[in-house]
Amino acid sequence: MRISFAAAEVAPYAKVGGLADVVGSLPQALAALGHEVSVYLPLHRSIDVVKFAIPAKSARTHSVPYGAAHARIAYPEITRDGVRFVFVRSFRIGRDKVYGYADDAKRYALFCRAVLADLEETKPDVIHAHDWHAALLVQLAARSRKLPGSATVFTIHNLAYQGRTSADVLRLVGLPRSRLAVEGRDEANPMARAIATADIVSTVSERYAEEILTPEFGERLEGLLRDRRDDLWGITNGIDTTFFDPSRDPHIAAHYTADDQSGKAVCKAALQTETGLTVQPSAPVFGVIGRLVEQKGVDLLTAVAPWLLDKGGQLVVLGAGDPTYEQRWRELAQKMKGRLALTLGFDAALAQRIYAGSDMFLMPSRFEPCGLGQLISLRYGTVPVVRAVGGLANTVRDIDGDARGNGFSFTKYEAAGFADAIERALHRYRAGGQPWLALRTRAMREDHSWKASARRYVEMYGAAAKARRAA
Ligand code: NHF
Repeated sequence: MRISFAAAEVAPYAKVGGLADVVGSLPQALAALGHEVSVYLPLHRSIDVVKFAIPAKSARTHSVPYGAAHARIAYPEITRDGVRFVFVRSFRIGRDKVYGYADDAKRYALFCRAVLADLEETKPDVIHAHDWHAALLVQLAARSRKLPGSATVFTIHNLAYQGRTSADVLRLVGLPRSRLAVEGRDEANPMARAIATADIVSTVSERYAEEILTPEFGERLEGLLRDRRDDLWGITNGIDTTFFDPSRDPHIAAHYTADDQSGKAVCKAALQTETGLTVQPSAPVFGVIGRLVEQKGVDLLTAVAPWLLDKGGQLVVLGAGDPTYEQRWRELAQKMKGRLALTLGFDAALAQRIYAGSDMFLMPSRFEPCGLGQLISLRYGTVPVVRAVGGLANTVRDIDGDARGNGFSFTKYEAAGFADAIERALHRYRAGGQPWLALRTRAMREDHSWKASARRYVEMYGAAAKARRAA
């Protein structure tokens, strides 16, 4: 099949969150199965065109209608690992950062219109748009007379961000103003429009696909999603297991494998040294990597941290987010020197050293479409302690309820439940010996590569093509 992806962020070119990891690694897995994949992303100004050898000139340009004017778009591209990456270039789209500007809605609407112009020439079998930034492409493609044979797939990575904006944006890219029931007067909701019009809608875990049909997780789109229930797929993300590999990771102090885990202790001591923790081999080190926001359970983490440190645990936290929480964590780190190491911001290499050097990994999310941190920590033999929600529920099995378990989990969104899961993890960690080693080994041996999920995507594309033919 010929498949074209569109997304705002794609690793390694531009990355803010997990979306970039997925769109940066699933295409290669599809290409390995024999499919022809291209990936469209905006040429953000932060993308290092020299490092990635992105040509300054592009073979093709399009003049795209944009409101009363026309926008000139160029499409420089490179091929890597059998996948074509097409960088959509326009001064109206590219900014230093991926998101965070007053005109994000317009920039991404133009991005969608620009991708459409190129796809109308290449006519792929499947157009696969990700999250709200690429959502209007779905409706544009569905209405294009030049693309009758292209099936559309829309993947929700996070339903909380829908791109709601003024309906003016629709006129800019030539879409009708006719409203969906969930849209307010003069409002456009790109994500809702994609959900309503895609041949197939998917999300990034089986559990999240069920959760979003309920008011608790549906972000007010649960009704619309229930209408599309028969066309809604949940496919759990994989990770790039070549990149995330403790036997060859260039950023960590020592390499190790499931068969010989001795290097992990070296990584732990190096992490303690690097982050200013007391170097103590027996102290349980807990890693936290992610945005310090409510979605990720930062309130539970904040509530439980002093207790955890009191119990002799050490905490390494890497992330940025809500300024109020950042401040509280700064204060706590001041008070708890040697026991709590805080890095506000993001540093991919440090993240890998935390995955490798920690004993356990905390993810008490309020909701979690899939979650990648728990998959990476499993791969590095770092035992996850998570809330059983969304993709975390699909990928972490509590060892206290399942002899073949790979971690610890709790259900109710409460500090007490989280503390109980940590307490059980601490207990097993301190008992140590063969059972703990066996738990870690099992975690490391699990296969969270894209292999299985990529096949499910291919199945889903088949369903989308069938739906399109029927339509
Ligand atoms: O894994 C990539 C990621 C998910 O749970 C994550 C999220 C955003 O919130 O699919 O997207």
